[in-house]
Amino acid sequence: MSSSTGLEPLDVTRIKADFPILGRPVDGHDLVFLDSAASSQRPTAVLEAMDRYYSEDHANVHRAAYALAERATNAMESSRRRVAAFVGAPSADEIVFTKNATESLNLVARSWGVANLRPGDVVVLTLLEHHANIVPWLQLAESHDVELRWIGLTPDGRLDLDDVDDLLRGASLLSVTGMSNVLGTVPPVAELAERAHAAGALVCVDACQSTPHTTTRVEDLGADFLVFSGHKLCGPTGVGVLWARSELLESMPPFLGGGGMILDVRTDGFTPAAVPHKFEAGTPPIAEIVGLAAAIDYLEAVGIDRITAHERSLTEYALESLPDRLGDDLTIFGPTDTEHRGGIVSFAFADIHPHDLSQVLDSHGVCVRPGHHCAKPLMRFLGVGATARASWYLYNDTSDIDALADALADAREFFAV
Ligand code: 7TS
Repeated sequence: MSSSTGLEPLDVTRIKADFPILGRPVDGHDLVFLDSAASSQRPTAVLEAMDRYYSEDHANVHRAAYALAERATNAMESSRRRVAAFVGAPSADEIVFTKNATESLNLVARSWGVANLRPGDVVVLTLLEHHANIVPWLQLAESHDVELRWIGLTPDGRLDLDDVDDLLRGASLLSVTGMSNVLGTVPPVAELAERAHAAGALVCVDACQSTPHTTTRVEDLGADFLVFSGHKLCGPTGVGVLWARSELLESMPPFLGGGGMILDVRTDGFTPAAVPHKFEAGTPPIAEIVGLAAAIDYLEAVGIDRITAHERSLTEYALESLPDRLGDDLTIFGPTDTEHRGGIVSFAFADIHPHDLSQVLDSHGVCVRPGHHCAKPLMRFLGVGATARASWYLYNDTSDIDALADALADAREFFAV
């Protein structure tokens, strides 16, 4: 595949070899992994970093006076600096480790939201959001009478920006995805953030689907909060990130209480630790945090811009070749150009239920995800209960999309009898 970006194209054969699981056949077929939007795979470098940590450096972190525990603490804190640099955060103290993006969003809602929002205050969301960026706000709407407003969509699944300023008027927060996990739509986050700030609202970016695939700079996005999960960017499960501007973190009350998040505890009260520790109650996922830094090292060594360009050319290839090959039986949801979308393609095919479809594809070794993708308001907008969704990453190439097309053609025959 040639690159029109001036960036050196990825050597996908070499990259695939970095991911042990991709070399394991499924029922005699090569594994065609097209479900990275749900969770990516991990390169050997990440597995080895975690193994090395457990084999050589593990002890519980903080408050320890022996060298091993100091090494563990240093490993965790150097990972925090690594994550801060990865998203362009001015200080590592602005990085809070959580268990996933869902917990990070709940932290924003339960800590910042409960402390700052009063009955009638407004949070603006979009119809593209994952339930993780909806339900915590619905819970606040129930418990604190917060009003939710929704930015709607154009028929091709982009945000309808026409009445955004009206929706933002008087709002306290805009919480918006960096990329739809269903349609791949990439909203104009920086523009939205500018408009939100002009209206006096803060901006939370759910970067779960965007950070793994595009360069993330919190300042360029205009974010006040940013969340993502480790497992979607070649890192381990069990670790997520919340970044927030330090003055916000300073002013927010702790979310979970327990060890590690206090300076002092008395019978009549407690004094929280400094940020970010006041948000990290209990033993943190230390090995996972170490693995996350190794994943970031791996992705940056490949080059995030090269990954973005590679995925864009794969998306172009899919948007052209799949309809060519499969004709009118295929309906692809979402924007039709790669300017407004990333490497996620949701589709309906030949009236076959997405669950049935994905089972037949699985018998060809092709992994796609069927269902509502935890985005039921978006499904209602699309007028469907479920879609089948294929998503790619740096270790996919056009042969994987061809394998998807072959398997879909077979599924059509299978269900036609
Ligand atoms: N936000 C977005 C945009 C997501 O795509 C997901 C997970 C989350 C938040 C929650 O991430 P978690 O790590 O806390 O679970 N999305 C998906 C998906 O599309 N299929 O499985 C998980």
